[in-house]
Amino acid sequence: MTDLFADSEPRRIGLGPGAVLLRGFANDKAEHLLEALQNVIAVAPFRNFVTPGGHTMSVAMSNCGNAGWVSDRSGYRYDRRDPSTQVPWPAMPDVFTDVARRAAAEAGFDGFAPDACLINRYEPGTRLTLHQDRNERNFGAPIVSVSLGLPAKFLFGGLTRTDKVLRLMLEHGDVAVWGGPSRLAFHGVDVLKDGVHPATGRCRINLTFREAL
Ligand code: MD6
Ligand code: FE
Repeated sequence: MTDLFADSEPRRIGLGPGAVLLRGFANDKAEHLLEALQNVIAVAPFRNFVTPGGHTMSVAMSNCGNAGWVSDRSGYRYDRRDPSTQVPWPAMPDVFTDVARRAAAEAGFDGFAPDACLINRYEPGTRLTLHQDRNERNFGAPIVSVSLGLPAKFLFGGLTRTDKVLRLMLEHGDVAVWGGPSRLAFHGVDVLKDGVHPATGRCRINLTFREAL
């Protein structure tokens, strides 16, 4: 039997201690994820949050699950309700939860039970500057990050802002799992290049799953 992947890129790429990129892990569920996403966005549309510093973020965001990540002039936090409507965030679709927990287990984090999914929409020219994810209650749980649509250059640094930064492309269906000693690593997304993807059109969608509450 010939091995189709023998001469191709590895499917599993270590990013650091506790951080791994699972190439194509969500490929077979991508369409189903995007279909479920439409129902979430119909209730909680994408919007551009304002940072505590008063800048409007270029990446548009929404959430589903028991808690959603929000930002305004008073700070970053998790909130059970959508601040634009005061209605609870839509429930997390089963296919979201299923992909997230299977990816976490594949990376060595059994029993991942996300209560929050932050949904990021990148259009050409938008970016996410280097940051740490530190608004969650339990840093013992990993973060699972699913990439859909246009490819983006991901920046992955260390525990201080000035550490050397690894750069790698995240493609449609890729899943990064991120925990343990890397849980508080600085990371970001470089300016999105223009393009059109058959599954999403002219954008990239990223789903990040967390145990937030
Ligand atoms: C993105 N991701 O890929 C942004 N955070 O669009 C994140 O900010 C992120 O991918 C924590 C863990 C994994 C991530
Ligand atoms: Fe992040």
